[in-house]
Amino acid sequence: MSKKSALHIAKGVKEAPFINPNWKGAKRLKQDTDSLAEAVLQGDITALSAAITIAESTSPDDEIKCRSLMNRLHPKSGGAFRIGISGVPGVGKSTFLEAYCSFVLNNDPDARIAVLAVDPSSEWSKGSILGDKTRMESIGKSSRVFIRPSASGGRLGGVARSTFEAVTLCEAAGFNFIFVETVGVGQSETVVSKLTDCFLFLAMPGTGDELQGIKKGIMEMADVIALNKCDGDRTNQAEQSAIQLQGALQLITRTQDHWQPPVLQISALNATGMEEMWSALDRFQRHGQLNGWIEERRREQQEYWFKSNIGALLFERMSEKETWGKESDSLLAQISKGEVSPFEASRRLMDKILA
Ligand SMILES: Nc1nc2c(ncn2[C@@H]2O[C@H](COP(=O)(O)OP(=O)(O)OP(=O)(O)O)[C@@H](O)[C@H]2O)c(=O)[nH]1
Ligand SMILES: [Mg+2]
Repeated sequence: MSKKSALHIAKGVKEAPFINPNWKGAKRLKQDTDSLAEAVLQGDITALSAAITIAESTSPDDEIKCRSLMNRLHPKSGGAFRIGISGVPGVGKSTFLEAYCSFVLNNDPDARIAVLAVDPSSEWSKGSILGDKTRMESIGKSSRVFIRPSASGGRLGGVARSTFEAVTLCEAAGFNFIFVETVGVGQSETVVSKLTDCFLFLAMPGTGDELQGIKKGIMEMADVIALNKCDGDRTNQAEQSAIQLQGALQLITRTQDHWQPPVLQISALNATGMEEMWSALDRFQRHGQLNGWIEERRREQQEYWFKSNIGALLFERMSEKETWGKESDSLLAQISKGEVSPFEASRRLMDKILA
């Protein structure tokens, strides 16, 4: 079967359920993905890496493999506490992860930690995140830690989808803590809050981060806030900043979960405040589970990805139609002449193609 027709099936057209069993490659593909899935379930790190590479790949064959893998492993996912970490570049996210993960490894013998990175800005450049592995050297050596610094956004749905699938795969492999570090600027906070149970925002004392954060609406999303680099000369400033932040946070009412986000003072460099972080995250998780917010948040996230992926798939299917090129070129020309608004033009195109 050609790549083209294999993809055709992957898109789930007539040959339902999903891989045409008559295709001569079907048996082999099933065997390959079944054995890879089995290895992932055994916690095999090499298999996990290979599975994530497939999830990030843009090749039509890998798209089929990915669907097969995800169908098999999705029911085995959901077991981890997923924590998203955001903050301006240089605030200390990677240094924090190094310090905090060491703390967790030392204090919880059952902890298995996966660290993933998400960079929505690379969706456009198709670039990959430069490895943070060197910065996370000490935890990277542990067999209980899996670090995946790169993500590529070439595929439909982009980086967020690859990361969503990477989370699923890590959970299937038995990781019970998943940290998603945001890299790059732009929509990363919003994306990460749609992928995780708990949103941890790192800020620096006395830099105006706290007020900037409020402006951007990040404070509304943050479940735990930590002022990092509370060491050396910044120690005095930290107290002041923490008070200001607490005050600002009191103006935000979270009716959905009645959670008051704590403001912690930490130093990732000196590994101070890690115990307080542990208890804050633990408290959040317990409350979230007890009151059903985490379950509710995950349900809303699934609904969000379902809807947003339908949008992306619809666009892809529509743009495959023969009429697409001609019609969209003509509408684009009208838009550039100011004859029609982009919104009206998109409606007209959709009506024409879906008619
Ligand atoms: N003094 C002090 N320096 C810190 C602390 N945490 C991190 N740094 C330093 O701040 C710099 C940036 O730290 P990173 O951990 O790379 O920051 P990041 O947020 O991961 O940066 P990006 O990945 O580029 O967004 C490094 O030079 C760290 O050594 C801290 O608690 N105190
Ligand atoms: Mg970093």
